[in-house]
Amino acid sequence: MLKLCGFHVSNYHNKVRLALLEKGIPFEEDAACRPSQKPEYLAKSPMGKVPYLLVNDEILRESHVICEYLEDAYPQPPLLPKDPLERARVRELIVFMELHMELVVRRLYGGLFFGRPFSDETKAEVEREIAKGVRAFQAVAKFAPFVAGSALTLADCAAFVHLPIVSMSTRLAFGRDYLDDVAPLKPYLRMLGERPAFARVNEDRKAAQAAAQAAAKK
Ligand SMILES: N[C@@H](CCC(=O)N[C@@H](CS)C(=O)NCC(=O)O)C(=O)O
Repeated sequence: MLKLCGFHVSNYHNKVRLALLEKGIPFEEDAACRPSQKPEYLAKSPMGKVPYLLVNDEILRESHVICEYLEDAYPQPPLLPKDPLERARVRELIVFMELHMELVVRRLYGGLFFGRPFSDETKAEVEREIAKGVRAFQAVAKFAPFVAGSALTLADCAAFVHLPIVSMSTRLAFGRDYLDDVAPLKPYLRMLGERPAFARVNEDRKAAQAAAQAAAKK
């Protein structure tokens, strides 16, 4: 049995969980697993990050790699199109969202959420880079009704976890949601949120966030 290790507030953990649930793959979960630089943790996850996936005696890291493994090992129902160019388009969308959007605004998280202020220079760089990321995303996103076209794909799993945090971060840092210009986005995210797998991941994320906030107040 596969075992996914991470926690329910992690975007990357939740993206893999969405793929597992949408594919109907049986799995166990260790949702109490936290990033760490301790040697015993690094032995399992050499970057010290979550998530990782236990596959028998093997361990896979990196959420996108894990999702691609799931697609290869459990092809039905598919979360990637058959056509090579369409598959590439899904991956292109994922790179735009993860590398050029989420990872860009991530540079602000310390200041926005953890009381470790960022410099004006960082803020200006993020503002420049996120505009490029949003432009790239808009050039490719279809919303027809899914982000890559008529079928649910791994790009939807990525969009659901990454785009709301891009909205929140740009609103907090720059006073404007940089995704407001992407008109179909909010109805699209609402539509995804009605799918049982996405609703479950969202509910679990909210519960984990509430529990973390309550613990921090103690
Ligand atoms: N590229 C990694 C990113 C995973 C990641 O950054 N996870 C965060 C939690 S959301 C983490 O472990 N952060 C701790 C750290 O970077 O040391 C993936 O796709 O799995």
